Amino acid sequence: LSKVCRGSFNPSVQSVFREKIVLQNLISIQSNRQFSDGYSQPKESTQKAVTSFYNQSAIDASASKASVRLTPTSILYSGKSADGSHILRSAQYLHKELPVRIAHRIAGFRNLPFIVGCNPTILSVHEMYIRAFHLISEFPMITDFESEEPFSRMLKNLLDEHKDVVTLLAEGFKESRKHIRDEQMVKNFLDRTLTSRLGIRMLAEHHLALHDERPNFVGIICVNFSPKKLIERKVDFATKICELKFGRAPNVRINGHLNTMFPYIAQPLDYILQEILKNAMRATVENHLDNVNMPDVTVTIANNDIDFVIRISDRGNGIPHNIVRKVWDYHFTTAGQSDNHQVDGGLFGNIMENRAAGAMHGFGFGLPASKAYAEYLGGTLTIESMQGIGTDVYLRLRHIDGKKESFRI
Ligand code: ADP
Ligand code: K
Ligand code: MG
Repeated sequence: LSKVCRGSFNPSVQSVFREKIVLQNLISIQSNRQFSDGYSQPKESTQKAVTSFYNQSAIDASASKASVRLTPTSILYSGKSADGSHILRSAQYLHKELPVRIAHRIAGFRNLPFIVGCNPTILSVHEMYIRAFHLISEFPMITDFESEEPFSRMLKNLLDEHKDVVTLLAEGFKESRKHIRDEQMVKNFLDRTLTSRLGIRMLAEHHLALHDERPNFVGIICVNFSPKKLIERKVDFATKICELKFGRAPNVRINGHLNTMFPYIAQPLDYILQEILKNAMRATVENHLDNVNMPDVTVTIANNDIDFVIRISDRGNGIPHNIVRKVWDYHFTTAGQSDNHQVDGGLFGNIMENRAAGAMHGFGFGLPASKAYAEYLGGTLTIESMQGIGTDVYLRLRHIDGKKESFRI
């Protein structure tokens, strides 16, 4: 293995080696795992996964197809029918579309440099994608509600099983990226994997949500979405995490177009806002450790015909010139650099912190992932830092019911 890693084998030998490692990994994963959905018995699925790695023609065939991406408007106005046929159409679309998207991602894993692709954490995610591919693509034709019901149940289980994928990828790349010189390769892979995952999850959640009649909702699209309400929820969430970490949190003021409402999808904004708010709060706390009163964080909402803008301003001293570009790199973080116990929580600080998405900071994923999501949604995420004073972060997103196309899911 070490010879292979040093590149003294030719690429085809490397790939055979990797398949072998994948195989061993699969067998140990599969035999240790209890499947929650009852769709496959461990033994059967070991055979399936093994065959798929040596004969992966189904995945290759799907990966060669183009994905069919929909605009939110077409989803919004595709029509609700009393007989529920819109739900069947949605299931049929997903049944066809998801294997194509998942196959593209599997191709992405297979193209990773050998040393990265062999990382056990990354391999386990790779294997989760293969399993999802087979479950969905081998699901029988959906013709009526009798077949739609188990299909939706399976989607729900897959959403659940894949919920920690971002954390797993963050951990896997953290371990293996020190062997890689090509920063852009890591960035491209993570941007594509994360945004594709966002799209897949939005589609699946939308389909599941079509089953519930919720006032003012069409699936996951809220027809009278209020930025202020979402910001308030996210402020509460970030405040709790900040208080847990530091024992205190700054106040947050919200101003601008407080009463504005329009159709939008909250899910992706949810992640972006919480990451930006956590960063603003952390900078404020860390730069006012000895002050009783911390300056407020201010969130401003601006709405117009074409887009809406959310600005998060803090007085946390700004981002130093020498790292202002690096903050957009995956894994770049200044967490853990301080020797002030008020900052890093003393002896137990790191042990106590939750490693899941709820953590205050430390993965270095907040900014790059948020930017990738914003751009996937046809928008932008930019930073203006006033070194010595504070930071303004601008999230700009297009309306989904505007005259111009906003984005495709
Ligand atoms: P993490 O929060 O895990 O460190 P992020 O990608 O969210 O990862 O941020 C990367 C780095 O950018 C932070 O560690 C911090 O040094 C810097 N940063 C982000 N937002 C701010 C801010 N509002 N003020 C000062 N520094 C910031
Ligand atoms: K970062
Ligand atoms: Mg952060």
